[in-house]
Amino acid sequence: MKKDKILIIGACGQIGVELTLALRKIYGGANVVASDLREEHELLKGTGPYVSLDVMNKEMLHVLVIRHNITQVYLLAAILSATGEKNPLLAWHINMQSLLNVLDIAKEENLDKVYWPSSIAVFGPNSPKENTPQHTTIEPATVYGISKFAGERWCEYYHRHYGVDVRSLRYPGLISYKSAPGGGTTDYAIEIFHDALEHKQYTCFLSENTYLPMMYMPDAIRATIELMEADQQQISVRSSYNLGAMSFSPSEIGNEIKKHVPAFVMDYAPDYRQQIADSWPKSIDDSQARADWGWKPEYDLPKMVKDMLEHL
Ligand code: NAD
Ligand code: AKB
Repeated sequence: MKKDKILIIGACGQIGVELTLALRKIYGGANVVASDLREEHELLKGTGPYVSLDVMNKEMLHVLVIRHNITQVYLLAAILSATGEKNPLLAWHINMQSLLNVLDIAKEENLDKVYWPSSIAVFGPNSPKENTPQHTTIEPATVYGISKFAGERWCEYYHRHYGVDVRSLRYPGLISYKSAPGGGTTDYAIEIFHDALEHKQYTCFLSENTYLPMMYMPDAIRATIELMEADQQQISVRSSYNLGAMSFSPSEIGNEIKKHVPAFVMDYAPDYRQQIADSWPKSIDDSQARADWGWKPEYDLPKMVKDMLEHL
């Protein structure tokens, strides 16, 4: 039997740090190679091998996969929604070419599995807003969403035509305390904790009643690992699975934080990110993920807020 050897690309980002640590616990530090453009993250130091890698350099990526006998790749490098709108062509180029490089090497080297995350950003203004279904109108309005939607189609294509076992989740906005977020529209839901604790005040860049689907990082990490460990026969969606946990507005999370930090006050100064948020779903129907591989979230808003404040 081939030994699992994992490569994580974008390991120093918001998800990468926690996913790398979680996978190293399961597979052993030496069997999970972390890589990124940036310097190694403090929390990863001493926990396993680290390689400096630009995923856009396909040749270098290919050599790395062969040299380390890699069997699974987790591709997390991307430009997120808010940063993407500032430089749309760069976001398109990086988000698409990184995925095509990985899928093509997976095909050539017959890798066991590939993981690549999509996002609720695939949905657009014409998608149903409440309990947005797995299969529905998908007309993303941001370059980030367009790249995620195209990426989903490429994943399904590589699976159908070349048998690449690629798996994907449409993450909602992810909330975490270990590593900083990387330029998304949902980042307010992390900033708010830091400002509440440091200044007892937060000015939100989204308006008070903007509902968005959200998830606490421990749930997202568990979902990722559960999907990757599921039997092939359990996976009926080869584009990307809807994944849900909670949905709240800035004023709702503000009120929940106020229960723990009574002096906390909030105001609102919506900017260009409001338009992005307005084009996304308010809540997600993830019944396909629940039925196929048993997805069930553990954290709701009160439980997440309490845990965040305990750790920050
Ligand atoms: P992030 O921005 O925090 O991390 C991305 C990492 O990729 C960074 O460390 C960056 O240095 C690295 N990177 C960028 N370009 C690279 C390159 N050319 N070569 C190698 N590394 C490069 O992002 P994240 O929040 O951890 O997101 C990871 C993935 O999950 C992305 O595909 C993102 O679209 C998706 N996602 C994230 C969220 C969220 O709320 N965090 C929600 C939905 C989907
Ligand atoms: C973003 O806001 O860009 C991300 C996402 C939901 O994909 N957090």
